[in-house]
Amino acid sequence: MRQVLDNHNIRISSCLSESEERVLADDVLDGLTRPFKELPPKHFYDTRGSDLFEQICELPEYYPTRAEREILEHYADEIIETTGAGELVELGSGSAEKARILLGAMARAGTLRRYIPLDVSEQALEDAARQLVDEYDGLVVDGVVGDFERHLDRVPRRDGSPRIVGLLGGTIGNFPPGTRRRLLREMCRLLGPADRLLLGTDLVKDPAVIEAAYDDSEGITAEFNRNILHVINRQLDADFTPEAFDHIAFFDRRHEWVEMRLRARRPQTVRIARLGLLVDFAPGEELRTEISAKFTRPRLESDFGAAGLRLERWYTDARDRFALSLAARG
Ligand code: AVJ
Repeated sequence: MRQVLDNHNIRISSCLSESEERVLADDVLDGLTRPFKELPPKHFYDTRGSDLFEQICELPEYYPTRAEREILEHYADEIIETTGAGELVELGSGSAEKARILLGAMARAGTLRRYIPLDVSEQALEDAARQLVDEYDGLVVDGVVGDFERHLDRVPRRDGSPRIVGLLGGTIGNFPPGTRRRLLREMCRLLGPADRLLLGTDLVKDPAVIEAAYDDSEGITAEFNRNILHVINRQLDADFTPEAFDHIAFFDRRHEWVEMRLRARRPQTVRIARLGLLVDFAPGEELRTEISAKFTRPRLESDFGAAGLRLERWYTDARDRFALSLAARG
């Protein structure tokens, strides 16, 4: 691991290198040559994509962020009291907005020692770290620049006090069921007996409410969806015309997930120069860019069970739209 920052109370090391572009290249080669085209949603989040996502979080239709914040604000003190946590590990920490609520509760409880954010964006980590050490006296930030699908083993060891490992925002829903259980199992392995997983999950509800959240009236989500094509154009020297694709979002009742797709408006051939690849789209052909699973408590409990975890506390917002689960090993 490469040390990218080491000054008073802030350490940031990176697992990423120039070969990161290979990951996108491999995913694009694999995903766009399948019989049903598909790309993993993690590639949405370049600077523009992260900015669009932050705009989504402010949209009237996009309820998950607000619902989760409501739960955090309401139960943070209780979560810290029951866990006694002095450390927070956050996977996919972004701007650390949600972490701040938990860190505040840890400070009030007098347990706060360390925040360990893991994110692909070095800049986001550095900005968040600087703000937080200013805000919380004595707080140590031990950041890891990395991808939690590959770099969980780089998370620093616990320093003695119990820790919370958080995966918030409903991100677990972006993984298909098998991958989801594998990730939960890997997170379980990070937990000592006194540690807890804190998992944010969006809940099954009226499909119209879910679909509106993923197809807002301002078209921000549509732009976010098309951003993956901009990312491929820039990183892999491709010639997608993003406007030639329509944004689609629908709730799949059988799988209990919402899907986002991009539908080719007309037949087109896209050249991806870096891969030496030509990709044909038939008129109306769809490319799946994201699934976002919506959970019920029993289904989540069975996922936990399969991953070696046990649900200990279940917190929801007043309208039962979103849940935060506290889970322990075994
Ligand atoms: C990154 C999991 C919070 O699945 O709801 C928002 C991403 N996609 N609108 C989600 C997203 C479309 C989001 N999370």
